[in-house]
Amino acid sequence: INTENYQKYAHEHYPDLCQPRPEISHKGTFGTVGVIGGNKGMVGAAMLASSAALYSGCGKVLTGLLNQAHNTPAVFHQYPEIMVDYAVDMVTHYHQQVDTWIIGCGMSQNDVAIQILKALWNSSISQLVVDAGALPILADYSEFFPHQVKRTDLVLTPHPGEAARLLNVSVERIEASRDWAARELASRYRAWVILKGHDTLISSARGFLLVNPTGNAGLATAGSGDVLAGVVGSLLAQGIPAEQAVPAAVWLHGAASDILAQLHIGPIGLVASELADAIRWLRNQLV
Ligand code: NPW
Ligand code: AMP
Ligand code: MG
Repeated sequence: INTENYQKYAHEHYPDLCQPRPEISHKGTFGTVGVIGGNKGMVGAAMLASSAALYSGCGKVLTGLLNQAHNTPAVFHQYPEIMVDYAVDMVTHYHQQVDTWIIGCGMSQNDVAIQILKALWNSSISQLVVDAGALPILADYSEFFPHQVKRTDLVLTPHPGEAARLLNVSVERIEASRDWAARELASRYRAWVILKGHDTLISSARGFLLVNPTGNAGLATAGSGDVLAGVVGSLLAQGIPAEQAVPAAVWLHGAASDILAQLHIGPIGLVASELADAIRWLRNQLV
């Protein structure tokens, strides 16, 4: 793999991503990510986001599962470094410790999920990434989610289906006017918006638009969006400013899939859990 072009691009666009780890540091230096999601049948989505967050370099991950059988989710045994608990207990006990919350990966719409999203949305946390199952809740209960909250960074990561739901239009309308959709969501929610799909678009709250140059159809696989949410949250928790962290996360995620395709681990049959490893490898090449 020739990493020269990746290095050049990253140093130019995302200098903070390319900094070496300071010698004088501890896990707190690299931020704590909280992941809320994983209803019954979708614990894997929360695991993918959580593991991707660690592999992208944050110091600690706490995962709050909505699945009631939260004590022994077999899928988490692979990652003993992740702290896992029932979502309500995680939010209640560890709220002060978390730098960046990611909510929605494998989340279904139910009372507990709505209450937790409401609590995080209306609290004074500095960074919140809203993905997947949390997005339809925003659409359906807009009265709970006032758009003027005191928060530094809010990131929404819809795929076209989720964007259609948020804007109450068809998926076809989203795909025919992706620039409009990304900008409209960003301005409505005063958020960073990642409108996913081929040629992922990133819009800042002020409507500054960027097309991500990396990625391929290997990413069209279950859970790849959950991995992306984990990377976004992780880079933000590490203190990389959102202007770099948000596009850099999309860029790393896409570049990882390009590298795996070059190694013939994809695009056909690439699986989401292979992405984090490649993201970690690439990020270390950038330093
Ligand atoms: P169609 O019919 O496919 O063309 P959903 P989801 C439409 C969790 N997961 N990209 C699409 O149209 C997630 O975290 C758990 C994508 C369809 O109507 C969520 O919580 C996994 N979709 C939950 O599952 C692994 C597009 O949108 C709808 C599109 C549901 O998430 C999988 C699909 O969206 C998954 O990540 C596009 N470019 N264009 C796990 N292992 O635990 C149109 N659509 O119903 O929200 O389904 O994305 O799978
Ligand atoms: P999700 O639908 O939430 O699992 O997210 C899918 C992820 O894969 C997003 O980051 C998309 O941008 C990416 N993706 C899906 N299909 C493609 C494609 N055909 N080309 C490039 N990226 C894709
Ligand atoms: Mg998704």
